Amino acid sequence: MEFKNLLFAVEDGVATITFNRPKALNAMNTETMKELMDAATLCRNDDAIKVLILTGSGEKAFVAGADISEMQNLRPKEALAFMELGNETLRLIETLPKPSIAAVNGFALGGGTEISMACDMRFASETARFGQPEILIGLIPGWGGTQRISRLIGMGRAKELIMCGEQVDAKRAYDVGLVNRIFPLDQLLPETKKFARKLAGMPGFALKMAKHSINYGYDLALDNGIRLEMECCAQCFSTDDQKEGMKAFLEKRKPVYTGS
Ligand code: DAK
Repeated sequence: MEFKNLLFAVEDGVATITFNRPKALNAMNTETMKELMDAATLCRNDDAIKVLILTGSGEKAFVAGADISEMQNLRPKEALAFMELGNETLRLIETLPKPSIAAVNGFALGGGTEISMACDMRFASETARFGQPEILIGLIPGWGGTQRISRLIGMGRAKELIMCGEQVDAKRAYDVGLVNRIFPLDQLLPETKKFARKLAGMPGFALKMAKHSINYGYDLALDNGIRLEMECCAQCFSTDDQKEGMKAFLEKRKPVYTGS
């Protein structure tokens, strides 16, 4: 599939979507968001794709936010349509039945932080910077930022970030739990791909169930969440991979997973 503002590649079961609008520091306009929706849909539907990586082209930005030049003259109804497109796309990524990793290679501001938070994990370069600076241009986050960031780092820190609009570096983002791992910039993508290949070799159905149980259990009362986990775990016993994993353990050999 060809895109104007994205690069798309698949290797060893790992799809990499690269935001590629370097003149605007990969800011997300409507066209790019629609392309992201198409690329994410392709990843959802292709069983040969086991893991998704999102990253930015160049050394400066992951995504420097929603495109301010496109947004400046929007009326509320048009703004709502832009928000709906973004939220539908990010929810699609968040609920993919396979893991996703944001490899954040520079500025991830506003919509950039929001896109990264729709992924299951965030790996960052030492040069990465996160933030929700919408308040500085008279807005609040519109692609789930107020919701996901408080779930990830707690309400107090979320309010500080969103109300002050300040950026945080990779180290601070790691310390508060926004980022999973930090690498030197030149190691970010190779290390993320290495990690993704490892995930791609794992029992796919169990990964899907783990993600489903965490995503949908999070907002449930504990007893209901535990019930959901039991149902997800029980379903794993219908797979060949579960049989193989346990057999291999008992035979003291490496399992060979087939994804069935
Ligand atoms: N939109 C459009 N262009 C952008 C951009 C952005 N978000 N960020 C950077 N650019 C463009 C700059 O205008 C500049 O273009 P030229 O002047 O060269 O044509 C080029 O990228 C290089 O940027 P700078 O010259 O500014 O580069 P610096 O190194 O000096 O600064 C920076 C880098 C990332 C600190 C700075 O560019 C910056 O502060 N950018 C804006 C960051 C920001 O505020 N991001 C949050 C955007 S608001 C909603 C939907 C979504 C959202 C909210 C509501 N609804 C529909 C209602 C989400 C909102 C956001 O994400």
